[in-house]
Amino acid sequence: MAAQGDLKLLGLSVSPFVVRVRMALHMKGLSYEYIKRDLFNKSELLLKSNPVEKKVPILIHDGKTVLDSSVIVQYIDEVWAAMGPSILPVDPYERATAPFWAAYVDDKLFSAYVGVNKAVTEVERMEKVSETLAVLEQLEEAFAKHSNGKGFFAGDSIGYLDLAVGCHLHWLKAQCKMFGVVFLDAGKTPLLATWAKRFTETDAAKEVVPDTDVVMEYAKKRQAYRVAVAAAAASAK
Ligand SMILES: N[C@@H](CCC(=O)N[C@@H](CS)C(=O)NCC(=O)O)C(=O)O
Repeated sequence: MAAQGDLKLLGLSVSPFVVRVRMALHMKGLSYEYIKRDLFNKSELLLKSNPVEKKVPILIHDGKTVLDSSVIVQYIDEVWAAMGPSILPVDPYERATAPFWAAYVDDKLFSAYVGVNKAVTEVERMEKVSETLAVLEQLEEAFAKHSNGKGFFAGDSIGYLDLAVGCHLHWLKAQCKMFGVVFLDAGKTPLLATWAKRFTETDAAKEVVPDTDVVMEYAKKRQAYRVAVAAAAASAK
């Protein structure tokens, strides 16, 4: 069994991508030094570790840097394969398709719901809400196909795809409270709505997922920051 080694994680607690990695570390029973990144100021360590994208999460294992949440989860699963449950599916077909869906979620779901927060007009916001709902309908179909009638995408317990989708749930919930839109409607996406409840009740989610109020507060600060940057750019012209 691989030794635990020195593990550091640079993160931002509300980030879905950081939640994804922290849940994986929790599932494997790994302890790590959690270095929180400041809201809007990036530390030397962050800039040095991820000079290309300047994004978190960043995992540093015995001095080696691993970037991108999906890659980090895969790395954790492979290095500590003998610890805790397997996160990536063992079945070759499921192992090949789970990363496809994870990439789809990060590309389409993330940009759609972030757009809900960023929208300047109600029309724009409603477009982004529809886009988010359309992605969730696709995921309802994916869930029906991959869960094989069980409780999670991965079967009886959470796995790679559950982490990939579930790490975004706290943002959907926060936006539901902020804008009064229901993203996980038991009438429209019943499987996903039940799965989401199950996901939030897992030990790993309870340990890591931030409270909705904390997410809402961050979303408001982030939006105010965007508006201030845009105003400063406009007045400099
Ligand atoms: N594809 C990356 C995305 C990571 C990402 O977008 N992280 C955001 C936080 S949610 C970030 O650090 N953004 C840079 C910033 O906020 O300036 C991953 O999966 O790790």
